[in-house]
Amino acid sequence: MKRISLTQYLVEQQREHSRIPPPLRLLIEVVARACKHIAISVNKGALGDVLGSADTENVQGEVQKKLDVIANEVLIEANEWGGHLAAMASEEMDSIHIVPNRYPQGEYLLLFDPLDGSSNIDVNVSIGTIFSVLRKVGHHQGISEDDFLQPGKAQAAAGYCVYGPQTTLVLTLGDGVHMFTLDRETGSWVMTANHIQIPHDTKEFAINMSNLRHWARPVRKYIDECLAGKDGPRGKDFNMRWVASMVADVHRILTRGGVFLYPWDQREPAKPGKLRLMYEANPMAFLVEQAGGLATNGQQRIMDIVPTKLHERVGVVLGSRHEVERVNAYHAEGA
Ligand code: P6P
Repeated sequence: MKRISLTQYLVEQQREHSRIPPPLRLLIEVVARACKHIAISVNKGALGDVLGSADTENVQGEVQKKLDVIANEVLIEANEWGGHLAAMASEEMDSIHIVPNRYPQGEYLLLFDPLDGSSNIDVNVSIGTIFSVLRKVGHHQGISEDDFLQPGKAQAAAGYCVYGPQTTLVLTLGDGVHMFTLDRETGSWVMTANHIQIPHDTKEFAINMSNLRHWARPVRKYIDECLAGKDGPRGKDFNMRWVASMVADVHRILTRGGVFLYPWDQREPAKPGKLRLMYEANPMAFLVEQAGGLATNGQQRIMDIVPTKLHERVGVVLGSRHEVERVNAYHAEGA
């Protein structure tokens, strides 16, 4: 594979494949540059005033970490002046952020979890930024939260940046999934993998096992069979991973396969799940499907779900096709 820069990839997508119009190319470049700034803050750790709590709460009622707030501000400031966006939405903000009148408004909507996996910040475990791009539909004046309430299949682009041993940007424009690793000597994003494919089978599952007693029967059946190993109905041993950073778990699955589950459970039965549909599940589902995997809530394709609220939650089962199909089948038969 030829090691090209993100800029060259985007120019080629714009020029040769007319896959992306100039404003979308600018959007991706601005988000990628913002992720570099976030990586600098993340990498400072205890050397910078970036660890610990911000002593504020977000719309989810969760205590915000200082880096949550920093990452959110970096993304807002980087994206509001370029003329490519109409508005933004973030896990860290109650309502949408409309591009101020002093700047030109564009036709794209950007949604993001500015720093996913915040519980891992202070213990130096991989965290990441997740983003999703929608188009503003209709030619009405003004912009409201309703403009964001589109199913995931309407996404124009999606990706994440994982701040780990490497700083890696993973992106889809609807033409496969490609990875770009940050070259800190030049400051460039360099393509290090392209047209990634998730193996349809796996021996590795990711779930928070401490919630076992709260799961619905189909999930319990699926995990019990994995744990039964080669002497059980699956006829093979499984390995388990749980980073508690969705970005890190999904990156592993894109890199070597696997299945990730954060299902509905009985702890808060009124909530469909813990993860957020618009800026966690949908962008990850787009990436996983573009890489040949599946992403459902156990019953329905995640990208078909029509959202009713900006911060709504969803159960998530994603990754290697044959494993997700098995979990879906157990839900269909009521396990
Ligand atoms: P738990 C991080 O807070 C997150 O939103 C995802 O990144 C991660 O997969 C999940 O929650 C971890 O949740 O309940 O295991 O801490």
